[in-house]
Amino acid sequence: MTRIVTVGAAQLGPIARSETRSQVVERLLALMREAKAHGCELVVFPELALTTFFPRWYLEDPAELDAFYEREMPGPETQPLFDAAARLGIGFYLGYAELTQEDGRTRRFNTSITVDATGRIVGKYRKIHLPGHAEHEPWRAFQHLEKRYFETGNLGFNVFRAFGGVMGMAICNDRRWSETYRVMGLQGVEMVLIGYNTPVHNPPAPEHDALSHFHNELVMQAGAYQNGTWVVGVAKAGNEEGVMQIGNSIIVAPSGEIVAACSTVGDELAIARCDLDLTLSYKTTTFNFAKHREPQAYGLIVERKGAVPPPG
Ligand code: ING
Repeated sequence: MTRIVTVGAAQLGPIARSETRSQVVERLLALMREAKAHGCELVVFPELALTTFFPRWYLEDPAELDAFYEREMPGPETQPLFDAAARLGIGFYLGYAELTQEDGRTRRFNTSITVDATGRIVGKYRKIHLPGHAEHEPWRAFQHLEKRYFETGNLGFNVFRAFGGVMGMAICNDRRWSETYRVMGLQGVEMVLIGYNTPVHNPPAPEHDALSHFHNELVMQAGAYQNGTWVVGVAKAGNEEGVMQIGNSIIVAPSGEIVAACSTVGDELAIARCDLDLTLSYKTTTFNFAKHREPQAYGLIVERKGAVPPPG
């Protein structure tokens, strides 16, 4: 019996600074309804999907900054997403800025959750690879202050069972690091969900700008193939408060092939029927880690996390 999960990459166009959470949630609900109408069991939204990408600004007023974070999930403005998940019978991945009290202090993370088709949170992740810088750098056309506004994620890269398979999550810059996929690959991941907000222009390396789509696809195709997993990458795209962000949302098969892609920089759904058993074609042959991988020979101690054996 094949384990097919029909997945919707629910790309968002720009979110204006003035857009309220309720207005954004209406856009997310429209994409959820469209996805359900096309048979999706899961929709993947971008990183920081409830607000504009505020790390592009140097914000000095703490109240102004904190307004971009969620203090509870679900909260009153996001509860409709959870209600729709249960009503429609569709799960979702959502990226958002998390403000929480932990270890007796206020913590801020760039976070994602996965919610199942009953409206229950079944996975949580906090972004580990925070790009950019921590201090105001006026020379830049725009800031990228994730190192100022978020802490490094403290939940690791873990997998969880949902939608009939082994699922994992990452956020944006994580997708550029091979460790992201391999740590989950060592745990038997079958589908990695990734939201991103990626400016076309990278101030420290403008020579990379023309390659932004190529690099976006390269890292997710490589991560998928080298770990025998599906990868779903979803953008917040378009000209957002004067900064052009790539779209190029894609669904990548364990073969490394792109099987679905968005072609606009607006709210758009790209859909694929993902056969999780296709992962076995790679996990039991070329990338059979137990048989062919040689960690003891690498001169590097890589702890093998509690592996989830391939099904069957
Ligand atoms: N954004 C970008 C990303 O990793 C970036 C930062 C842009 C890094 C271009 C390198 C080149 O896709 C986030 N939010 O991580």
